[in-house]
Amino acid sequence: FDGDGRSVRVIGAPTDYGQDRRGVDMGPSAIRYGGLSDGLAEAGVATEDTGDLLVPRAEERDPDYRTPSEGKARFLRETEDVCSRLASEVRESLADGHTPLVLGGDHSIAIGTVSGAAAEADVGAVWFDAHGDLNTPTTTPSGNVHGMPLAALLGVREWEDVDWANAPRLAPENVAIVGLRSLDDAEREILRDSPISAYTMSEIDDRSLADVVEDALAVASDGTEGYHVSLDLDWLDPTIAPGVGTPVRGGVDYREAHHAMEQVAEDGGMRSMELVEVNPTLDQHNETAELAVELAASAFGKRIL
Ligand code: 5AB
Ligand code: MN
Ligand code: MN
Ligand code: MN
Repeated sequence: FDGDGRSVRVIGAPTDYGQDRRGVDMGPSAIRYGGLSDGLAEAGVATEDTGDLLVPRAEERDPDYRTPSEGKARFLRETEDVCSRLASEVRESLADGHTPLVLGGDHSIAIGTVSGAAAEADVGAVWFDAHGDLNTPTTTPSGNVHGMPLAALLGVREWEDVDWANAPRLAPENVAIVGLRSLDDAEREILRDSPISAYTMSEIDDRSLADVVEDALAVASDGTEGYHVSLDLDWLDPTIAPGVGTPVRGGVDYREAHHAMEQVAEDGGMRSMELVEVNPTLDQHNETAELAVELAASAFGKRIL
């Protein structure tokens, strides 16, 4: 397989502002040490790595932030700063004809990745995650922004005073969440009367992941110029991906995950990708980072035969 002549630009976003288990800022290093450049070479794509965005250490910042609506969002200003720089990098990569592959960092960085992608084209998104990431500063049980990126990207209220309030958005009709097994009440509420396509693990058990992913890719492609793939490693079962901050039992297994990424490659509509939530301090022998590499290789077209 020749990777379709793609040229991938790797961008590291080493943040851990978005959640409270330190160490996820080492994700980009762990993923590179896990063999990223070899993996992408095996997929047949040309790769350039622009290194990591500069991210100030959390210790030097004040986490407390309250929105005008009295919502809570820890390190919101820091997250806003990283996301706006990341959005520019992603946009520029796309404009230069590269496919951005962003390495997190916690999932808050998706606000930057997707704003950048949506600035270049009308895109959908496939969100592979155990969680909905649909909280807002007033619904959040934790104050952690990694539980809010999808809400931010859909333009759900409450972000009136941040950069991304006016950023290009996702249309809910073109968003598919795959692998859900942990939702807060407010997120359930949002999903209930929203055109977002939400596929739970239970539906995956029922129908097979392959079947669900086929639908998800169609949702994200419908009337768009392609889609973003956001891969939160806690999508996978914690027995194969222990190095994440918010593991939830009952996730997808090794072969299922690979097959899903092979479907993405086959489909050809992916315009950008991110690998998030890898926390090497919680991992075993870097296996979660290595799995992230393998899945990216499959998504970019690595084939056995
Ligand atoms: B992840 C929780 N819903 O908002 C919250 O890992 C967990 O990016 C969010 O999917 C998990 O704090 C966010 C309880
Ligand atoms: Mn998650
Ligand atoms: Mn997530
Ligand atoms: Mn997590």
